[in-house]
Amino acid sequence: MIDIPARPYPYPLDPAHTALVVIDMQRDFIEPGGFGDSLGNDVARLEAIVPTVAGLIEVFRQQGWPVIHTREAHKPDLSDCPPSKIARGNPSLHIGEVGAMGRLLVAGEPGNQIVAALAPIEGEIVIDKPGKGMFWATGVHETLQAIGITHLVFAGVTTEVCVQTSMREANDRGYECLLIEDATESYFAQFKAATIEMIAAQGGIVGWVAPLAALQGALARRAA
Ligand code: C5J
Repeated sequence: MIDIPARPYPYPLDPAHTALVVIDMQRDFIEPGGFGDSLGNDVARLEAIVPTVAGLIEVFRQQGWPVIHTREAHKPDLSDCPPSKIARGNPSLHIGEVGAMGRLLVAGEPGNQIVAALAPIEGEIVIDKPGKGMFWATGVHETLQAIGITHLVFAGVTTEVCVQTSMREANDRGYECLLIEDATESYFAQFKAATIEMIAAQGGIVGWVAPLAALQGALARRAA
């Protein structure tokens, strides 16, 4: 085990059984003209963490540890998108309607792709998820079990929606979860802060939180 300085206490990272999960770093949430923008959000807040997420992915690639990318994506016929989800948010455009980067949140459209700076490389797992949580209707639990993963390190957007939902789903399934706090972001600063607090509260009721530097420092000390 590698102890990562974290809250509420050091995170015991198991190097043989840890994967990184990068949640929904898609153009639809991060670039102007996408789904997040259509809801009236300031997407620049999310774009700002791209270099930190890239640094985190690089750590995992250098270690040879698995990297999993998720995309919030619906089938072109929207058969996997409940009407209640389409109706939500009072947006200027709804899921499935055509925006500046193609149909919003629809698989295969330009806006549904992961931003170029974080593009998956060969061998990395890409999960299309119709819900906010990564385990709903994706089969990812079976994929993770097949490769022996017990520990998940989380990054991505948005902190209080798809990241937190996925962490809670993972916690319920027995994974030991660490959120890299400067590699996640929300359209709302107060929601990010509150989510980080509620994850680590009560002795880490959902998991641990730490900055990227804490992970990098622990790995550097191990290598020295
Ligand atoms: C949202 C997400 N916010 N990836 N999706 O609708 O958090």
